[in-house]
Amino acid sequence: MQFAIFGDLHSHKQNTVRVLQHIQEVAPNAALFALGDLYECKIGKRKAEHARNLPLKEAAIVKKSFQELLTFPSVIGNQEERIALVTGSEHFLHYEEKFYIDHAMLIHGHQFEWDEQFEPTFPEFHTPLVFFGHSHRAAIYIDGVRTAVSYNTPLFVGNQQYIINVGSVVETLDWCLYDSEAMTVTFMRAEM
Ligand SMILES: [Mn+2]
Repeated sequence: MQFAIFGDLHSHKQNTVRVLQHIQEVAPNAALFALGDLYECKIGKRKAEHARNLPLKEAAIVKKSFQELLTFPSVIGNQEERIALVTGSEHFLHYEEKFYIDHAMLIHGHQFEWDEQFEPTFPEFHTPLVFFGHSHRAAIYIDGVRTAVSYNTPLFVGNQQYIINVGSVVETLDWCLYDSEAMTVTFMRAEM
């Protein structure tokens, strides 16, 4: 089965449209999954410590034309959590924390430890593959070591553990094609 995995949309409609079009061209039968941070919260971390019961319009970039694009399941991101916190709206908490698909776990990644260079330390995972986002930096981690990403070239993952940051839609129009029969992962990038 084919999966198209992408995250960190941050309410960017145009880039989301481009990525969805690219997926349609390259892998029209792929199942779509998002990794959270669908929306952009307009309230910064510090202000969010005290801000409560804000109107949604003030707290987040939420446009109907963008929301109509969101026809795929997504795990929760820190943006959704913060929007829920500052608005008090439960709506943004209805996303699951993790999804499990063939041999893989999907998670936003803000749950990991992140250092000052914005590099993650991973907990122990129980699936061969993990797909995450959060830092907006596409990367492959093998035995905890970050290795270079090449685009458009299927990477055979076999049964080895690969921890994969798919990058972001908002900045670089990234997505990943995962084929769970061939056991390949292909980093993709739509054109601006
Ligand atoms: Mn994030």
